Amino acid sequence: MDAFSRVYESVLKGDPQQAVTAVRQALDGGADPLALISRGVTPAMKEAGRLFEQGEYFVPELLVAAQATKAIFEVLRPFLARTSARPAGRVVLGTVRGDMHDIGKNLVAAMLEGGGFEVTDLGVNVAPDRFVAVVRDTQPQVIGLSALLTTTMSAMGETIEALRAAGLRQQVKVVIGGAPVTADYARSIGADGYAENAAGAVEEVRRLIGA
Ligand code: B1M
Repeated sequence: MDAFSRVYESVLKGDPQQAVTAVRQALDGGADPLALISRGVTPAMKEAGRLFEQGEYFVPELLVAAQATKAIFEVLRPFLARTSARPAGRVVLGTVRGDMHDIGKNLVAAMLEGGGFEVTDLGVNVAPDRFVAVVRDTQPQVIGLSALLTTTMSAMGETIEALRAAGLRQQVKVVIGGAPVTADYARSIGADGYAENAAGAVEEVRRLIGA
């Protein structure tokens, strides 16, 4: 079994200890940290989602897979930091109201930090008013909204609307992403940017602030 398969298996089994060992061994063997995510972690989470849809996995299995993924990110975080250039900028990030999924958002946060951005991560289930308050208080150049559920995507538009109502829309760019989100959807709710994945989010933030 190669390094990517070992990482894949450990996430799918939801075994954080095995996941950390597999990742450390892979890094020692010279593996690219981003490839460990794209060829190990991401396909494993996709498969977990497929098994969930088919009724073979339930919420507990998804939770332990998520724990294994978090353990992997802890190991990879310093390596992700080394892979990017260092533009300056402040980004506030959060998973929108009603949505508890944070693995993708955490990956976006790690990649942005790696890109030299100062990231304020508001966590999950972040209400529009909370984004508004933090934008008002900390004046970031960009806010990033993540949603994984079709039912919570609408909270992205509500957050943009809340910024507009508070008179703050012109002073902050909004980037959105998450599995059900598309560029068309981003345009339809008046977001400034959209990214399909974490690396794309860093590029989009750079583009928007001209870094
Ligand atoms: Co949930 N879940 N889940 N889940 N879960 C999905 C999303 C689902 C597709 C599974 C399925 O049915 N196949 C489905 C949604 C269906 C839909 O909306 N149409 C679903 C469901 C239904 C649910 C519950 C309702 C289940 C239930 O309770 N009955 C429930 C909802 C809870 C809530 O949020 N209110 C629920 C709960 C959970 C867990 C808590 C058990 C767990 C989350 C744990 C955690 O995050 N800490 C979980 C998980 C793990 C998943 C799947 C299996 C994996 C998600 C993941 O982490 N992917 C997921 C199925 C799937 O996606 N295939 C599923 C890996 C991650 C790296 O990718 O998050 O897509 P992703 O992030 C990517 C990009 O999207 C992008 O970059 C990231 C890195 O490349 N990106 C951005 C993300 N945010 C971005 C922001 C950006 C830019 C890019 O700019 C700011």
